[in-house]
Amino acid sequence: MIRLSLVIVSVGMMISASVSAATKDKAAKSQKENAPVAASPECTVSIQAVEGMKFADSNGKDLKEIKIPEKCRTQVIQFNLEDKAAAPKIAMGHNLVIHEQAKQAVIVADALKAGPAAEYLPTTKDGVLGHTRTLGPNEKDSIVINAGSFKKGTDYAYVCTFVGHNAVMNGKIIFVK
Ligand SMILES: [Cu+2]
Repeated sequence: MIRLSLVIVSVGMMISASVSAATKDKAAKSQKENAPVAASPECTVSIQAVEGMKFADSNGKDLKEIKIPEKCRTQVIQFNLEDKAAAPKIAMGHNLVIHEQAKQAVIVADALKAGPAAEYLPTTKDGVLGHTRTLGPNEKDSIVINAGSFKKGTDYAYVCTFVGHNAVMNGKIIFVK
């Protein structure tokens, strides 16, 4: 009788072990499916916010426009922003908002209205493809934009919507052959 109950217990343990393994597998799989697809290096844009309220490329050079290979339209595009300036976030935070150029004024006004409590980030989704958090010194954030989001025939731009920055911290996104 003791032996029989041992067998039952061990069979029970085997069943519960295999059920829990299956559950773990399922969880791991769905986590993998939900994770953003990493962009290829050529479809990854790295930008810095630097002293003097400016965007710069990864070499620290003034950034007036962002050029992206045309083929990236059909791939995931990633934008990385790093704040290299020294001023504290409350006085001079920086963010990166990727958007339809025609809607820039509306998006900037929306961010201004959201105010310091929202760290001057837009609340509207209209025309906004994605944005980083507002960063302070040495902080980083990334935006991953799905394949096919940048439509042909629409102009796109980038801007920092922190109060007073949009007039100088902006530029066009250009797709190049
Ligand atoms: Cu800024």
